Amino acid sequence: MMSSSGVITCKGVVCWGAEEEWKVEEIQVDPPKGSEVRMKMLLASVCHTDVLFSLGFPVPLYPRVLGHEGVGIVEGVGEEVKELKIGDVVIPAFLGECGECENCNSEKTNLCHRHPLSFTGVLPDGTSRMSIRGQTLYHVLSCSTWSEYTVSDANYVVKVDPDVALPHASFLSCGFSTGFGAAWMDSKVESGSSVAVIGLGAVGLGAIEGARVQGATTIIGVDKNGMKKDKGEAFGMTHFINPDDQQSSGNADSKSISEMVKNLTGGVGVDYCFECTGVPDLINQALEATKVGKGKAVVVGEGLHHFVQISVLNLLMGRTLKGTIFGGLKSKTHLPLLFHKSKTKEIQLDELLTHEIKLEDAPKTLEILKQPNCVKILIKI
Ligand code: CXF
Ligand code: ZN
Repeated sequence: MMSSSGVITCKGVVCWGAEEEWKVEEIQVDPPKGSEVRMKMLLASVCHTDVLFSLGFPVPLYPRVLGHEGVGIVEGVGEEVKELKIGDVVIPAFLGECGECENCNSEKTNLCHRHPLSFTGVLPDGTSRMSIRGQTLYHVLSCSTWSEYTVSDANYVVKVDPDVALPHASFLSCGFSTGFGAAWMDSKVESGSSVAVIGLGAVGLGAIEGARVQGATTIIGVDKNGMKKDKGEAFGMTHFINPDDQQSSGNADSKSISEMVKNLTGGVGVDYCFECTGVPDLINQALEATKVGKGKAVVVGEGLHHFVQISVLNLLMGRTLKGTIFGGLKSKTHLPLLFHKSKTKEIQLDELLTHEIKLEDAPKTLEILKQPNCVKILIKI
């Protein structure tokens, strides 16, 4: 690895196509332009959306450097950058926050108009800072974290309190925060309410934690993997449903997820249901699992299928369906609050970590994700 104020040659995880194996390659990372920072990544982690990006979600862009969770240290700053300096510990987030636009001034959303979520695979100026053997590499969202170095626009980069454990900072950069924020910030789950969470990966476990800190008294977790029962309980789940326990029993009366949720709630369903799997049909199940007249289903997970048929009757019956990106968290305002909660152990993130690998082993991620005990893979860079 050669470092200078110019181009850096370093290792990064490159995806060449939907059918291709991920490869650790020597790549070139350009210096930051005016409003950008270049970061030396310290740790990264795996979010399920990385698999979707590698498969071409939502548009196929190859070759690209994967990863959108991670924590690094600022190595270089463009001449327009004022709030960050070399040596700062930071998260290269995928939502910016100008603090001035209509949405930044609204408590209802985190989707900044000036620094939006971007699926273009390039930085805001329309170009990439990464290349391989002279060929442009696309970024993932506004970053690409599975690399020894990366460049982001400073408007997307969030300073991390140096007392926060680095693995926690990495986990807070997407999946867990997405679920936690969905319950805590986006829905502001009411104390004493009932909640169901479908899919107990890091996003779902975050939603359980968010519901717990908000004071929900019934928190039902749903997952086909029985090993998730203990995990869910560690975050505050009060009841567990494994749909396969009934559905695979061959029982002619086998029940749908919404029916099973209703069975646990006196037949009425829950106040909130967070769908964290991205499986299209489960959005209807989430809606139907909520209370008639006032239940709210929240789409938190995403999958490769963007179009879903929704039961109009379920909506006519007074239920609400909404979606959220990053749990409604404003990156610069709310991530520091989560850092504080992790420091005071109001939220606990240690339970998430199940696997640690080196950057060189990132191509093994797909195999590791299949292991039933896998929740979070930490990548040491
Ligand atoms: C994603 C959801 C789809 C848009 C980009 C961010 N969140 C989690 O990985
Ligand atoms: Zn993610």
